[in-house]
Amino acid sequence: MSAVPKPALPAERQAFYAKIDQANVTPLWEVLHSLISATPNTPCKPYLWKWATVHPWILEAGKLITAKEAERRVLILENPGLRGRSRVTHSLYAGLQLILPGEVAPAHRHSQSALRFIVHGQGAYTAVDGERVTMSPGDFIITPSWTWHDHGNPSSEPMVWLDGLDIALVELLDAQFFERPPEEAQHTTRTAGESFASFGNTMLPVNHEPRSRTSPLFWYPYERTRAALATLAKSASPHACYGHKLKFVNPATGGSAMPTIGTFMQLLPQGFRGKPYRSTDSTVYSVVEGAGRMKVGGETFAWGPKDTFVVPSWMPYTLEADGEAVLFSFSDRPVQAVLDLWREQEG
Ligand code: 1HN
Repeated sequence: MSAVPKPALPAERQAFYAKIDQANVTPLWEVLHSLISATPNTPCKPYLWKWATVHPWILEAGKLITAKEAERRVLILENPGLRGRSRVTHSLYAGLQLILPGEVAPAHRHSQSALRFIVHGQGAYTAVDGERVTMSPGDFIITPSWTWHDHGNPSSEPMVWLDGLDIALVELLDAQFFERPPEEAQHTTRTAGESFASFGNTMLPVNHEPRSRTSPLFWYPYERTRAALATLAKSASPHACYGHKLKFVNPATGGSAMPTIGTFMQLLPQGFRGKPYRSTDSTVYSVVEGAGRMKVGGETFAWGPKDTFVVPSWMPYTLEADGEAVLFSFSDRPVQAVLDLWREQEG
């Protein structure tokens, strides 16, 4: 006699499901193939936020609320496939933050790591654990997990930067903490430029012991990044898919600059027509210089300076540039890589 049961009738199955459901038990076979899909099944959609569209809204937000009242005056870039969830990709958050002349965004700290990528304006500062850095377009700045940070704008122009945070990752792990300083807190302002002097010149203090996985260098000025790319563009041949692409690293460990967010800058030569590429890390791009296109899933997104666009996990896409173009990007690649999950495919 066979031990294989005869298939139950749909009604029997439904009655069984209803019975076990009372005790929070449910059959795997009804969900197996949506749980374990053959390839990434992301809700993330490709999208482009044009600077010309969002810039007036950012300035309008500046008339509606102060940075002090808002704590952080930010317009969140929500992925169209993830509306209402404050996410630009399934794992990451992005927003455009405005700070007007004379404003201060007060200090706080949280478990989430943040990056700032400077898009517009010049002369505001961010302070990380009391050390100030003055921000310029194209600069990449890190606020490591659980470090005090505040921003201020002593300049005479509005400043806008792109924030990237690992909010959804930290939420998934239920590991979030947030704190404001006690009233009596002293501002321990370290000398501006101390971290850069210690870690920004391919040298390290001789007795340096890494205290965290995040780079002790928290300011990567565009001037340096741009000069490196310019030299590479003259001397090396571009990668067929992504041109000349560098990743930001932690100089003390050689690992990614941030443990949860990978950050990159790439130069596409004039007239570049990239071959298709895909990877499992949904990626957010911020255009620094130049204009071009990102083609994905039969759609074309035409980008220019200060635009932001997002490419979902595992969708093949191509990058094209008219003149020379420079793109900053970020994704959860270091998390995937350390878990042996990251994949890429060229062509
Ligand atoms: C935050 O602390 C900043 O410090 C920006 O500038 C955006 C979004 C969510 C939670 C905290 C900042 C943020 C944030």
